Amino acid sequence: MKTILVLLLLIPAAFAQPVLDTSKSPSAVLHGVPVSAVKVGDGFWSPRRKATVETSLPTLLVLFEENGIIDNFRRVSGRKDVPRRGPVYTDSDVYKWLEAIGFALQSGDAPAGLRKSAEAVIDDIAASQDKNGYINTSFMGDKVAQRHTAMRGNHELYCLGHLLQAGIAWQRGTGDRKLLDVGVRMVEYLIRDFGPGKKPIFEGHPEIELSLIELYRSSGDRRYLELAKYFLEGDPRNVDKVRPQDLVYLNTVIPFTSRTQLEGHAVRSMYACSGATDYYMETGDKKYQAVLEKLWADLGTKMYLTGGVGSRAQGEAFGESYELPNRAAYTESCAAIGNMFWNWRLLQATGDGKFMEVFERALYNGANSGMSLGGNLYCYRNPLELIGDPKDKIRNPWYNTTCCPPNLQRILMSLPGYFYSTSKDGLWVHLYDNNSMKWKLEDGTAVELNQVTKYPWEGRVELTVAASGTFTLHLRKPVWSHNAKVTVAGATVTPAVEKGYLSIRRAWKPGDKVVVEFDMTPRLTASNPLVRDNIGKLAIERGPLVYTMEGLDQPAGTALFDWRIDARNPFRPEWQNGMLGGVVTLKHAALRPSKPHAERPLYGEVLKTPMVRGEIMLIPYYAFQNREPTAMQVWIPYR
Ligand code: FUB
Ligand code: ZN
Repeated sequence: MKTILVLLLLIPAAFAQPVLDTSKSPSAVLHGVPVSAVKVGDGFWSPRRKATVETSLPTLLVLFEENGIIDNFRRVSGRKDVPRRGPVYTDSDVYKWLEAIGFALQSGDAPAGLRKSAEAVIDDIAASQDKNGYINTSFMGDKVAQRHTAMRGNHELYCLGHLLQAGIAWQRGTGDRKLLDVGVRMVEYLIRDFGPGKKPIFEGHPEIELSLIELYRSSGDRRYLELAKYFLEGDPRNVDKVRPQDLVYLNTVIPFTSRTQLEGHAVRSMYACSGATDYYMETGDKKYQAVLEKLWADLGTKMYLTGGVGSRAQGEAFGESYELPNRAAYTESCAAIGNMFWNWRLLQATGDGKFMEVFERALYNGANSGMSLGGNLYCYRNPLELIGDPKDKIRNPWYNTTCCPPNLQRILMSLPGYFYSTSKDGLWVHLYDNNSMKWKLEDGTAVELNQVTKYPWEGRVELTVAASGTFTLHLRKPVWSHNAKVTVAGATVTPAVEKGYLSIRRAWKPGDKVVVEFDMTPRLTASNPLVRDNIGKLAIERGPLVYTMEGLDQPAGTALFDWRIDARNPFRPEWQNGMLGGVVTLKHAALRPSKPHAERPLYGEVLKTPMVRGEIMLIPYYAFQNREPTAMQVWIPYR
């Protein structure tokens, strides 16, 4: 035990900070465990993280270079004489990419070559900063006059938010403040000229508040929290500057606490909710708490089964309650990630597992689907149905608006930081996968925990604790697991389930083993009939995974949309080692009309159609469209 303590003391403070450092947040019940304290072993997430480090991060840099995105910085610093390229927000994509590498460095997963490339990019960024602290490649050089002129769309503060988050992650991964200092200089520039009693300003895309609050947490400088408050409250002097519909779309300008439902641009909305939750954790402001609770209840009518949000393409926006079309689903990868950010914050604020349910749903499904298994193709949209048109290119290496790829990278590289939390009474386990964790309880007791599991393919998780002392181990019990069998040191126990966690309090001895068995029986999931697209259909889930049918896997010569599941029969789960990187597929009895739908008229009298029996196969949703283009459906007609 002493050795662990000594090792912990040897970790420099910069590396020992979690994704969100809520250790001093007065209204946070839970406190994060650093990315550096968790080593993810071979399991479900390791291939995704490996694909990110080995393919996604290096190839995205090549694409940034090919598309002139790094040159935008070199142009401003005079290192290159080229025109500016790409939409106004491209700087933010580079920052998110750097943030992901910062996290990879925290967990010791970034190879030296990647670090070197990132350092060169940081150097290009730093060289482009104005003497007065301003930085944004869209409004520098010959474009200085346009600064802060079109706040609705210019993304200057959005980019700054991403710069600060990248700077913080980089500093926590390397101890080097160079990138963070660039961001802080721009914040100081803002504080000098803008805010109450100075010039009014607003953010056209929420993001800066999250980063300012983390900057406040890491520096203790209250001015950053005050500036975040200024953006969250909105400056009344700005209200006349935007069209009424933009007050909804932007999720900014007017006070956050005036919001009554999730609406407008989905990513903006999720980031605003995340920033507001951060603000609540720092201040305990009850107005924020009440609004956040109301908005979260609204999420329950606007979220896809995959954890994706933002169903409308127009305005990349939330629809009405229950407006959740499958084929037209917009469900941007960034919106699912924003949903995770928000729910993680709500979890830290409350210790209530209902938030981790949403986090896990989005993580395994609507966000995980966003990056291909190879790590080089990305979904911007993550629909729940496709007709299999080869022109419908859902996975692409590059988007002119390339917000999603680096967002996926940063979530995958920071993932170890979402496995655990601590609270006054002990340790919380939120996610299950092979990993080992070395950290300390809040009374300073050193603790190690080792997880061995095949989750989410199997429901058994073995957790070996190395700690001496009395504390509570809170193990998340997902709601989908109807029961959870638990043994502690070989003896069966029935721990109380409090807010979604099995709480086991005892005097722990090094080597104590807890074994939990979750129920992985495949589930038939129904939808509220107010979701009109899902009437007469069921979805299939197993553990945290949503399943889908792809045309390719169905009996030869049959059309995907002819099949309906014969719901009275059991599933046949099968581990398929060589398929889609290794997945459990589900086979199930199904029926189809003897005459395919495509050969029948558009309308006709209701007739009994002879049905043919067969067996359909389902794969996990996150792996959809990783082979040739094919039709796909999550919600399946049933009998
Ligand atoms: O506006 C910046 C990003 O581009 C948004 O977050 C995404 O929704 C996309 O519109
Ligand atoms: Zn995006």
